[in-house]
Amino acid sequence: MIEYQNIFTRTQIHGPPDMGGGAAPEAAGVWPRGDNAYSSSLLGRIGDAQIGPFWLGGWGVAAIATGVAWFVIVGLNMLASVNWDVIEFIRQLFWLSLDPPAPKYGLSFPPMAEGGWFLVASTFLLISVICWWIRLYTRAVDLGMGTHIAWAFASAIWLFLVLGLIRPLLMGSWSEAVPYGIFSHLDWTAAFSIRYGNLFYNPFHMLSIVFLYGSALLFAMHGATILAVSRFGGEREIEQIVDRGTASERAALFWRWTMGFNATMESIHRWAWWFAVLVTLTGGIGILLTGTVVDNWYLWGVKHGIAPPYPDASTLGDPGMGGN
Ligand code: 07D
Repeated sequence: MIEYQNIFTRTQIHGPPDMGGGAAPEAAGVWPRGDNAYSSSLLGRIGDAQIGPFWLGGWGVAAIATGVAWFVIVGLNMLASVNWDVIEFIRQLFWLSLDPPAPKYGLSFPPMAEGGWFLVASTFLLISVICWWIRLYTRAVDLGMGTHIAWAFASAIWLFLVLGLIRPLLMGSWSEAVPYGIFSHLDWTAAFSIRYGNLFYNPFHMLSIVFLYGSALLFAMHGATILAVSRFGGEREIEQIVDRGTASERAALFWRWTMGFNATMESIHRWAWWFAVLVTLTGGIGILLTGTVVDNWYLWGVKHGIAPPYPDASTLGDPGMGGN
């Protein structure tokens, strides 16, 4: 007997493009709503085979234009830093960086080559991210959807704002901002942790990691559960929410059997939304407190009994002299 199994396979639907309904199907973008949609078998392997129709309005144009401005300013500054040598640009790309101004400039505007370009690029990036947020919000409203996606993105923007704008303002220096470069931003992250006494002892960094790892775990559990009951129609989640069928019953019973408790077809998505949102919400709080309220997270941990103090070095013997 041939049975529907989907561990390795997935179903692709190819038909006339679905142009979508929604509350305002005729809402005009920069270009009129077109029929530029087609199918891609390759993309259908990881998602819906249909590509398009796209919708580009004023906020999208503004977001892309300012995003491109940020990207090009960063790229040209990197190119300038290798004397406009394209080969060196490619060779050293991971090490190149557009850095924030030096601490001596505080919150003033430095010469262009000493951080001025960084501030100009940052302004464009800020405008771009905000315009993209408005695009998410207005597209959702026009389709009669909730605005959950925009608010989740707002949580990421919160961390982005803390790192690049709010904390530098509170610290009184643009030099606190994160540089634009592959390795430079990683170095910044490591240096930040060391400067403030090891970020692992920052309880909000701990929380952020809990939600980050928790998000991955929840997503894996949810994705696996739905695939496991898709032979009973489990991926038609909305139907299973309003009329619990055999897929839902089995999925729920599986988790009650194995861990004693189950989410529901609806609540699992609230779990997922909150876990994802809390990654950057708690993370932003942790970064905001660092250097402003707490100067050394290790000493903070010792004070609050979550980290052991180092032994007094003067009481230790010299290992080179046979002591302990
Ligand atoms: C960064 C912000 C939102 C982004 C937006 C997008 C563009 C344009 C580009 C188109 C991701 C803006 C748009 C840029 C796009 C183009 C081309 C979201 C961001 C709106 N840590 N750590 C976290 C772990 C350590 C450190 C979070 C683990 C060390 C610092 C997360 C470990 C040190 C900061 C996390 C670990 C250290 C963090 C990030 C393990 C030194 C932060 C969450 C196992 C390396 C950030 C409170 C996120 C934070 C952060 C995980 C170790 C430093 C939970 C698992 C001890 C300085 N760390 N970390 O979603 O929030 O970021 O901290 O070792 O600032 Mg950490």
